[in-house]
Amino acid sequence: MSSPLNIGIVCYPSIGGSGIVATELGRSLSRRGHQVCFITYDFPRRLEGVTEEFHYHHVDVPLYPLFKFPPYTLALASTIYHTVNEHSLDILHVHYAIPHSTSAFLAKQMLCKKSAEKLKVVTTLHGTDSELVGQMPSYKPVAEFSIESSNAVTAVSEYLKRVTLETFDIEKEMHVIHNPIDTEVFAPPSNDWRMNRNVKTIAHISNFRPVKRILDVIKVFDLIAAHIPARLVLAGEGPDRSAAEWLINQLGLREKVEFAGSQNSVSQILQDADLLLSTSERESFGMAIAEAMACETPVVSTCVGGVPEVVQDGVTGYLEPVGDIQALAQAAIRILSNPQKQVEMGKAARKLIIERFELETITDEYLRLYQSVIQSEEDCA
Ligand code: GMT
Repeated sequence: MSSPLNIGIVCYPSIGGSGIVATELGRSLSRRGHQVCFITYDFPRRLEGVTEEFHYHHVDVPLYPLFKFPPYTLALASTIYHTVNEHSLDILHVHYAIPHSTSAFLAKQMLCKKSAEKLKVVTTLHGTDSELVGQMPSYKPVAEFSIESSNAVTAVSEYLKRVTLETFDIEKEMHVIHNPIDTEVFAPPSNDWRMNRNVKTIAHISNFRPVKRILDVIKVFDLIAAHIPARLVLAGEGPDRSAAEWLINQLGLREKVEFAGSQNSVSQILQDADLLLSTSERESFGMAIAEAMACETPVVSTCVGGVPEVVQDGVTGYLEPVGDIQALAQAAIRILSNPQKQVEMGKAARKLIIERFELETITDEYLRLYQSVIQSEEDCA
């Protein structure tokens, strides 16, 4: 290994996709002997109970009666500034542009003026930061500026790179580094008894935001359950949960649906599932999809965003149009009523994940990028 680096990671500490990517990458870097400092407003959920060593820098956002809105961006910039001075970070990797890359830019300017330390910043775009929130007029100019001001920018899929370059005026080269999957944690169960049971288990994992179209999950499940004995496990929490519960009751599915709540680790749910169902109208990558595939669990998903870069239609699962309840249900029934197909698709799915998204391979890609950024000239303009 080349000499260990001091790496700062800024992320949302929640168990959403970008937080998962940031924490899994941080763990992998720490296992390789690099010093990793997480800078967040809360201890990252996926770091709870892990054995790797980290520094954790809490972003304290003091309230003051004059502030209607807590100025998190400023508090984060100051925390980055202090962390760089304390640990001499070689690189700061910010996950999710808004507002993280803006805080990083501010910290970089402060360090240029007030410290011997210099800061190199890598921004990773995860999807909603450039596609959705970043397009809002209140955020667009600053998001565009902050992304462009990073030393390097990555997108989690070719799709996301394309839409970001189409919708933002950015000249900086954008690297595509797909998301990492820990295929030791996300692996088929040692005693895979999924084929030996009569009731099929369908899993859905999301933050229940409107973009996930959770009601479509329930409507699709309703059609599946009319054909084959099946149960649905819904993991996650979010704004559309009440609507989901209402529809489940309306359709008389209460006995067949389990709400598993918000989980730090979803590997067991995925190992126990015969199929993962995703009905999103947007998805720049689809972490739950890739994690399911690593567990040899085939996927039926809407064909959106970066999902076709993860799911090979007809080989590792099926991709159908957004909102096409019939097509999604028929695809699921095709897999669940044919055990041989389910096994073949599951095995092909894990093979694909190992080939393209293995944690160690993706960590190497990020480290190569960090090294090239560290070696580049930094001016204080
Ligand atoms: O899916 C979400 O709403 C959460 C969001 C996030 O930033 O945590 O997920 C985005 O980033 C993930 C990690 O790169 C991707 O796997 C998800 O596809 C992406 N979500 C969307 O594009 C809607």
